[in-house]
Amino acid sequence: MEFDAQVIAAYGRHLRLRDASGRVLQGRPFGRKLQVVCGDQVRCTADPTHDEIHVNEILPRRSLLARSTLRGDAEPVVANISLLVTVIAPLPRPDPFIIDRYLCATSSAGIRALVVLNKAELDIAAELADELAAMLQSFETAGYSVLRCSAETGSNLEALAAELQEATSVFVGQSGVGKSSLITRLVPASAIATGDLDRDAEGRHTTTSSALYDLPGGGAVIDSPGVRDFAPSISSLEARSLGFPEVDRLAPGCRFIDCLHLQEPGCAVRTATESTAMDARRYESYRRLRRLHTDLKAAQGPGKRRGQERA
Ligand SMILES: Nc1nc2c(ncn2[C@@H]2O[C@H](COP(=O)(O)OP(=O)(O)O)[C@@H](O)[C@H]2O)c(=O)[nH]1
Ligand SMILES: [Mg+2]
Ligand SMILES: [Zn+2]
Repeated sequence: MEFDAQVIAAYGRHLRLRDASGRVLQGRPFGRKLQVVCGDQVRCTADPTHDEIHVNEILPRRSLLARSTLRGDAEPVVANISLLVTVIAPLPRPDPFIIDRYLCATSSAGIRALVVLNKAELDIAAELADELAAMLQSFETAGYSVLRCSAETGSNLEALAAELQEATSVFVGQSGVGKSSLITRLVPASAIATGDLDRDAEGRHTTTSSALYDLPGGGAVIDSPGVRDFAPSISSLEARSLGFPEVDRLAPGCRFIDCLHLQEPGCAVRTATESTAMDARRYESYRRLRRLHTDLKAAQGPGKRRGQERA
């Protein structure tokens, strides 16, 4: 018998599903091509001879966060989210270029973005504090909201909860920044227990899992494992601005309509780095992503396409 369910945890091909009545079931995708991720709505069948559910179909996604593999193929990360929360902390030291790439991935996917500095209570060296302040300023100049909070002291968590209200969010960021700690603070303990994302069906600890938790005031939040790097899938990037909102705003001032904002004369984006309209670090990030985008497209050349079919 067919029924629909929501994927509330995914660790590789092991899935935790929740049906319409709220029952939690174990399942796996049926068919190797089905790339099911946390947040997906799926159509399933219960196999009467096994106590496992087959996921046969992914229902249309309202949004998708997708990364690019080194070969330039798109790989889904989480589905049906409306907000991406990039969590950073003074330690481990943030890499702003990775944050920029996450932010770019949201632009054309119709996903709102928020940057959260956690562990804001830490007493840090003046040099690092200045570096962080400049980094946060670069995101704000681009137009993103920034929130400083602490899972440790609870400071500013009401503001974070207000941002998450009614949204389906995903928390991304390096391992150790405090994503799980923040979620533990926002979600009632009872909801965490039923999710228990850190262990798979056999009770093993997993590091490659994402899990969804319902928020008390409505909405849900997806905890994700820390990643060292992230590149948005080629198809999820806008060809012109690569998802940099300030590039979108400035590009109409460029002399050439097809300006890539690199060496072209009369480029309004490059010129803006001399004022406050375009942060110089963000511009460097744009140049790097432009190079990566070109490389990934080349990796998708006709010779390499065939290997892709096997997946
Ligand atoms: N000082 C401080 N430590 C924190 C804070 N939030 C989390 N931590 C610590 O940072 C470490 C990593 O936290 P965790 O939530 O597992 O990070 P995740 O890998 O991003 O999920 C743990 O030792 C937490 O206790 C915070 O606001 N302040
Ligand atoms: Mg965690
Ligand atoms: Zn330009």
